[in-house]
Amino acid sequence: MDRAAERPQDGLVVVRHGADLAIEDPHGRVWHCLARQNIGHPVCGDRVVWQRTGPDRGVVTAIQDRASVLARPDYSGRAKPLAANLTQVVAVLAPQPEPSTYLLDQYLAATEHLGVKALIACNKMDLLDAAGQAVLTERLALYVRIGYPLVFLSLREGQGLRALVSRLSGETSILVGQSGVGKSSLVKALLPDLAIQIGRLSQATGLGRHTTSAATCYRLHGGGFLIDSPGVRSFRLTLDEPVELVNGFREIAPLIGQCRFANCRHDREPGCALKAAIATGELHPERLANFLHLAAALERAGKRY
Ligand SMILES: Nc1nc2c(ncn2[C@@H]2O[C@H](COP(=O)(O)OP(=O)(O)O)[C@@H](O)[C@H]2O)c(=O)[nH]1
Ligand SMILES: [Mg+2]
Ligand SMILES: [Zn+2]
Repeated sequence: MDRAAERPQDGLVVVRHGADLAIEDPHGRVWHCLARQNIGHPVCGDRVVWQRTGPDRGVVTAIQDRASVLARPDYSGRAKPLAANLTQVVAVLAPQPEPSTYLLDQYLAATEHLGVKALIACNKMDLLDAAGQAVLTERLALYVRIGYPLVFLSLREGQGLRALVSRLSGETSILVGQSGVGKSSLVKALLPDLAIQIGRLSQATGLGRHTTSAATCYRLHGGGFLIDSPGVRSFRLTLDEPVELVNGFREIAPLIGQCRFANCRHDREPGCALKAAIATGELHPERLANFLHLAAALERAGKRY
């Protein structure tokens, strides 16, 4: 092999299975790589430096700094990276199953903690008549007021997909949400060539059927990437520390510490900054209720905010 081919080059980890990596080069070609022992563990979405070692084969020599890491605790409770360089979490909801703002607020708080953008996508709008759509739109308007973009979709009627595709462009996104809201349907709509992309990966790497269960970084036609796997879609974004919770509610964070009493429960105490914000309409009562609910859960775990 000529020496030029062995020069270090940039690559993207498309999928990892055990020690096996599928690396996409800047030309879109996929290489089966292993990582050098001392560099840590590359995960899906990692930008790496690699070099060829043979036809279709290579070795990863460095992992570039990660802008964000999606991690889940392993059996011993240690955070185990699942995907890197995510830039956006898409929280999918629908009229059916009944939307839960408690769940949505947890997704949003965890997304703030990850330090990436959040987008709310409300699917299955075809299930509602005009009046029902107006009610749901009004219910979700509070999220728009605090700065979260919101798109309405009907995959069944092919509506709203363009707006979503443009929001995904230039980002590396994951879809999360309750079972039944249409995440699988959305992946199919966004990746009409899903089977082809998987086939291309398994052919290039010999990773075979594993590629469907492991977190995989798919290229979207409108630009950007979608990191997906059944595990990613059902990912439980959790908050472990009170400070994560406070910073997870963007309109509440600046108010914490502003109450008259340092130990304010934000309930009936005089001079409560949160209650004052509710009175002026800056804070929605449902958001405060969800925040206090999550704070109580942390407190039960022995963590006072
Ligand atoms: N009415 C309606 N049903 C939809 C729409 N999108 C998906 N569904 C249906 O909702 C159900 C759950 O969808 P699925 O993609 O499996 O949801 P997931 O559990 O979030 O992956 C399926 O029966 C879909 O056909 C939509 O826009 N409108
Ligand atoms: Mg599904
Ligand atoms: Zn207070």
